[in-house]
Amino acid sequence: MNFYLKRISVLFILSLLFSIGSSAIETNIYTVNGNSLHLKGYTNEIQNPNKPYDDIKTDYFKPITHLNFTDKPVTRYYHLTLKKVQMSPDGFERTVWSVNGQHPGPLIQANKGDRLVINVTNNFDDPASVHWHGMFQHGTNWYDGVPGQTQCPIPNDISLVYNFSTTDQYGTYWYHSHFFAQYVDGLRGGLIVYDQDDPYLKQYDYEYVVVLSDWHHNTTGVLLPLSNVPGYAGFRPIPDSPLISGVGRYNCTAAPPGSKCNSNQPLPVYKVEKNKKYRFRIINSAADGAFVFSIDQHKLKVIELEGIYVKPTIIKKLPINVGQRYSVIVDANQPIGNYFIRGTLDKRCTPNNNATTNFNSAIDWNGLGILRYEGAENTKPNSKEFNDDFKPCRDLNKKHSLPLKPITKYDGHVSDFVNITIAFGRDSNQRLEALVNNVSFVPQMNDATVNKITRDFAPKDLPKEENSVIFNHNGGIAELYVWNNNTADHPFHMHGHSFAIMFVGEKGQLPNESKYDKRNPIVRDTVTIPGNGFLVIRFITDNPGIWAFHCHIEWHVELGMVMQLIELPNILKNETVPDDVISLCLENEFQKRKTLTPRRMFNSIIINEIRSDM
Ligand SMILES: [Cu+2]
Repeated sequence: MNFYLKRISVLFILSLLFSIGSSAIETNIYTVNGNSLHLKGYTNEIQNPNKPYDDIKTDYFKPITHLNFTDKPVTRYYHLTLKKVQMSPDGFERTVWSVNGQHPGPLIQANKGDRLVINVTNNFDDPASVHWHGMFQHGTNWYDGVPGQTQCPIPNDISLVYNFSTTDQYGTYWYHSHFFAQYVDGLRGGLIVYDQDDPYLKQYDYEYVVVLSDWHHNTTGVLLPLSNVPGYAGFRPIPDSPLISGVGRYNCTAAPPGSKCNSNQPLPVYKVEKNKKYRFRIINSAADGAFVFSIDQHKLKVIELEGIYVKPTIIKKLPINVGQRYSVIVDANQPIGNYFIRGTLDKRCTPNNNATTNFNSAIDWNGLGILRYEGAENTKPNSKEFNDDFKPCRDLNKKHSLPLKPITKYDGHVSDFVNITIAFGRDSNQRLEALVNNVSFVPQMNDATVNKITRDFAPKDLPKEENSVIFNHNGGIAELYVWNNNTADHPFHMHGHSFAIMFVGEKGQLPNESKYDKRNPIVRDTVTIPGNGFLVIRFITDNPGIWAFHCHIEWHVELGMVMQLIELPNILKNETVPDDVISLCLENEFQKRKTLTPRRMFNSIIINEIRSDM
């Protein structure tokens, strides 16, 4: 428990304290896949030797308030050091892919309009990347952090400075690795953008950021190959614990002999003052698991859904799928005492059979924390859980998800319509693969799509296995119809956008345009597609870039359940990818191979170049 060290400070360094100096390096010409890349070398020597910013840490169990608002937007600098450390999140010690030595990584905070300059130093001994989940990256597609699409992975011992504006976004976001299941091993954290004009700002006194995740005692470098064998007949690996902001419990009698394990992990405590109000920002950062969040005897007022203010409604329990976020207000108006906070992994949404990796997990699905009133004794609660008031394995009901003001811009002429079918199949070796329109996604880790487009590579000539869809109508409305031709539910996430949900279809339903929510849709960036059901969403094609559209179950990503939206390539091609981003493509030995995907890497001799734990 001591790895949650003191919160050092909210980082607030004005840009004048720190000037970015890029040292010019002679121009070299490199060749990737026969195409020349004109490089000026690195510009990322801006790691100031005087270290103008610290590797901050965050105590997620201390209440916080929003940042001070400034008259003008400011630039906020962060330094994230990626390093493997030994930690025991649920009592069981293992290697964790940490950020600044903690898991989840430190909270990134900004105000609406601020610029974030985040220097990521990779000391993982493996390549890495960081994606800023939910940030639109308007004009900075190459800082979206998706290897093979918007950058090549950051090699070990190299830093990349991500530099993007929050523009007009606000709300609850998170960051995580987008490379080879690394976030499942620890590279994840909260990212909050405060809004001076937040209509709910005066309705609460403090806030907590709650990062939920499932947790495995084996690293993904061990887990992934287990399901990548020919004929694998199991489901996704069953976790060992649910974690609430990096803390869980495990019954160590089930741990392998010789492991370092402590069954008596203290439950995380959230302190509240009687009659104060608390905003809880809930983030599901799991590999797989649908969570249910609740606090005994305290109802939740829903106010925000992935950067969109929603009409305030009261719920008892919050179902939250992978990649999703909500804000709720909790009124500490109950008798002074201790109450369970529940971050429950919903077993009903987790398929299992005896061929599944870790099928006989000793997991306790009920992740617990304590809501402790000031003045209450240091005892365990004996509070009673609310009954379910939601539909399991589905997103929060529409009546609790509607925007505060109806968002009508999606009601209009559809300029691009795309049909997408999600399925599973087997490759020629009888290994499981995920198919999007019959293609299993294969990124070119050594030559990101945005690099190709900006050197005038024709979008139509992109490799078939990159699963590209091209959108050319500037300011148009695109409609995606996603048919889920398998029994699993899939939480789909779109990069670079929020989208409007026109319809979520259950098994057996058929699309009927007269039932679409055109006038007052739910707007968000991650939505659950029911098993054998379908989804109709719309988004505005106004953000030139390469944007991933994928299931956020990381095991499905690694099977290829990904496509990329090539948005406004005629505008994008005139933009310039910064040299330090382009340069990343030349560093790793494995990047010199032609086409590489995590999935295909399993059979490659170079696997230990990307995962030192395999
Ligand atoms: Cu999926």
